[in-house]
Amino acid sequence: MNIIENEFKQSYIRSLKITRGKSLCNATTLDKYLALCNLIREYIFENWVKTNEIYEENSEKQVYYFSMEFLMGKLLVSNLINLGIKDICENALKELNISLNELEEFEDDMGLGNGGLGRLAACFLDSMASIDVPGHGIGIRYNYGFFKQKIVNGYQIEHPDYWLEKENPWEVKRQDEAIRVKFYGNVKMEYKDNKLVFIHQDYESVLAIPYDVPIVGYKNNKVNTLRLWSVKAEDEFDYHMFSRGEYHRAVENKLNAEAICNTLYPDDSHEKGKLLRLKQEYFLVCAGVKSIVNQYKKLGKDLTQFHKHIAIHINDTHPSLAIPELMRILIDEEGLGWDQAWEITKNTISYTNHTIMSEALEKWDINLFKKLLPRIFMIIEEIDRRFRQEIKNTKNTSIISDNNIKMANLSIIGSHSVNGVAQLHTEILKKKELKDFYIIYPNKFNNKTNGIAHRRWLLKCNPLLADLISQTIGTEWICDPIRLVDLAKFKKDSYIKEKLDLVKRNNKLNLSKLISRKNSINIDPDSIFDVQIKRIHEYKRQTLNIFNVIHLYNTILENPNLDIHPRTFIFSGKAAPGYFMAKKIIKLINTVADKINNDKRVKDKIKVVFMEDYSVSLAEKIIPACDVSEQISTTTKEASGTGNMKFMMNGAITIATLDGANIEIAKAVGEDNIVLFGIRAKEFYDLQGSYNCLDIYNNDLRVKKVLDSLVNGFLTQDHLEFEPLYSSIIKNNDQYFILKDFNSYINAQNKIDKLYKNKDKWLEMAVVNIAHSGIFSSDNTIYEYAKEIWNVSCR
Ligand code: 26V
Repeated sequence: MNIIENEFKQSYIRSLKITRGKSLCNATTLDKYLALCNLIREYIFENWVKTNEIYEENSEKQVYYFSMEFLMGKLLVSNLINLGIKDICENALKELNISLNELEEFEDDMGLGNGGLGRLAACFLDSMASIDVPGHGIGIRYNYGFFKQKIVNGYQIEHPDYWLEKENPWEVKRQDEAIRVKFYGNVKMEYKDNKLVFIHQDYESVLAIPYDVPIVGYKNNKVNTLRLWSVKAEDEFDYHMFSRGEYHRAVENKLNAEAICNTLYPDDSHEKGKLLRLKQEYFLVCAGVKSIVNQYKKLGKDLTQFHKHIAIHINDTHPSLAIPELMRILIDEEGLGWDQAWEITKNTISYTNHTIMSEALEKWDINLFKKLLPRIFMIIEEIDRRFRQEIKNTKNTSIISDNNIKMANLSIIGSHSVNGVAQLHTEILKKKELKDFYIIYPNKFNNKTNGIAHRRWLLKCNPLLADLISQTIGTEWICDPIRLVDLAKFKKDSYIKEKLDLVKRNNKLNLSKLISRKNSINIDPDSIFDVQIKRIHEYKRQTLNIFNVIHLYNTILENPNLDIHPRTFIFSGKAAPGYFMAKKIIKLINTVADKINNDKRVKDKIKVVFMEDYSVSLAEKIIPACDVSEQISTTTKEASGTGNMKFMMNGAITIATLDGANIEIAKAVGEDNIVLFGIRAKEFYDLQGSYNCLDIYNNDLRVKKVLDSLVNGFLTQDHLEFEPLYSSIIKNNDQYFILKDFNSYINAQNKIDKLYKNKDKWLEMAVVNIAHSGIFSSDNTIYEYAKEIWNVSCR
């Protein structure tokens, strides 16, 4: 052990003593974990203070990324890596007989997000801090994160995720920066000094309390901030009510008030227009914008120059009330005129669209909205009125119509930039979904293809591969991910490929052990690991995947000597608790798994595993062990996808439809290094109206056999269990084109089998995939946002 490690060891023992009041011999895992976090905080806070000083001194423009979700995962090891002290820490702890790995496992995931949108926000925070962008997250500190999933008899059962049970060492509560958030009441208008003023009265208010989480940049001494807001009921408010004799309401309101931050909404596929959700959205925006304005004014800057110093980005429409809220502050509180406030607001705000699925688009009933947020409603009405005055035909573009407020329309009108998250997605926005807006504002629209934090999704989660890469091409790729391309030179190098094979084999062995522990299923680490992990959704087509598995099973039963490389189909993902069809899909996968895994006739040629409780940290274990990455959404439906990028970066071969960022991945690696199948976007649109799925059902015997097995007792005694899946496909004329793409998918899977049999060629493809994954680092994405949207400095 060297001097630095010894010093760390001494500091750690000191931390145990002064922060936990324990010595090593009686320290529990909780003590050991918290003592380590507390020690690391010292390193982080030093740079946190310095970073904020620099931002103030240089008067640097700041970016605030508003998001209802930040799916951060675990922070301990990623903080150690970014500080550059992971090895020191690991070795020092080893001396004390403490395993860093064990402490990492002990940490709870910060699961404050549903999926892609929330994880993207987390990756962006990592990249902003690492490439010197002064950018911060603004979110909600939910008491309960995304639910925990248990699988019982093949069904999903939800359990609450109380992630705050042990104290959270990564946050600092700042009670003294609380903000008052006002709901309900009415707006009185009166003239004061010849000026119309708006007074919000008889409101019910709550306090928003910020908790700051430091976001550590990679070895650059920068520490940005993720500010998460929690709620506290206001005591005075209760007294008013009590004195009016409304006892019952007073208590009820206190409970209601504190419910605002209780839970993350776990349905990212069906918008429901729930009042509590609207409260959450305004709460985030009101507290977030006000604290930015407060900080800005404290520095003595001129409000008319706000947009030159501040950029506010809204992650989907969920924080879009930032637009009327900023207008309200500038007009009602700061006394600016409408036109000036509007210019500042538009120039401050930029918006990302993440989905074209119409059922997920946010809209609010005006009566519900008006009651909860009377002043904000007036401002939205005025924005809409002026828009209608300016634009002739506003049939699809007005903000208010059919008694609803359309949040996407508000976001587009009230911002200076609208971006999609992959090239195809942006084209669909411009040419189809938002074409009327594109005609009005052609210059607002732009593409920013998503990216992933390559330090978490390669350096952290796959240390063996990261080491192999660094030994081969040096370590520049860690700060400059495009340099991964240097690896391409080694695609024919048998030494490197052999090493890569060993790394993958090792990762697969580790995952096999985990699966054996968790699922009590023994899988062959030399089988092909074929993986689909993501939210369960009809458009993502886990159904197509499992239909292929059933088909393979049928084929093996017909031909027990079928010559295929053994394959393990691994699934993981959560269904929204109220999404009936998605829950049926989970049950189907588990039923097929039970049937196949226990059928001796299959002779272990195929196995099916559903890993429960998908999370960021589970993904970190599965992705490094994957051979085949399933990215098989119905074309046009997956805005981008980001899992696809994580897999290629870890040397998996992708089987993909031409959808979202898959198209860009195919371009990057070349069509020889990815397996594409299925209809393309043009055909998808052309087929609308002319497609008849019964033609396929009646003519392709394989399809008929698979579909019939859902309802004829082949899979389960209960003929009714999967009837809804069966009839939804038939009744809705196969709206996700599962039957349409079936044949093409089977062929693609056969191609995968052939390719894998040529191990040398397979490894070459893997090298090419890793080499070209650098462009999908969120470092690059953030460069583009910084330059083209936010106009802020970066490295
Ligand atoms: C919608 C709703 C509706 C109301 C209640 C809660 C809630 C939460 C989230 C959403 C939006 C989901 C949209 C989304 O996650 N889109 C995904 O964004 C990823 C990052 O851009 C992208 O890679 C995925 O393709 C896209 O599906």
